[in-house]
Amino acid sequence: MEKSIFTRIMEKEIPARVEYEDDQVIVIHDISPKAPVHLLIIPRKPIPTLMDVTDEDLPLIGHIHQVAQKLAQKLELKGFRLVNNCGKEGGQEVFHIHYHFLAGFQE
Ligand code: DGP
Repeated sequence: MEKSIFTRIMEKEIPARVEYEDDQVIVIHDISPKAPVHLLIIPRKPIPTLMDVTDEDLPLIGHIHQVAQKLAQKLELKGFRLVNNCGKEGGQEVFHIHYHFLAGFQE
């Protein structure tokens, strides 16, 4: 399978502004932000879509939610949206699972 753009970012082939990383995920700033804060939480494991998540991936999905909490604390946010676009018909463009972390819509 061809490497996704996000794998290429993780392997430092393509530059990105990294907000956070650990052994399971990387968090980067979206190249085309749709909100004052628009981050992408991306697992290192290249699962194509939410529909491909298996039981063994469930701890990873939980970890993504913990990372969202950490980001909110770090950035001192009172609220945020966590969005997954699943499949072409769900608006997904990059087929390497990721969650949009959006915030800063209002004070
Ligand atoms: P989605 O439609 O859910 O697959 O969202 C893909 C997002 O990825 C979209 O908001 C733009 C972002 N994106 C695509 N290519 C790059 C890139 O090379 N760098 C960064 N930082 N973001 C990218």
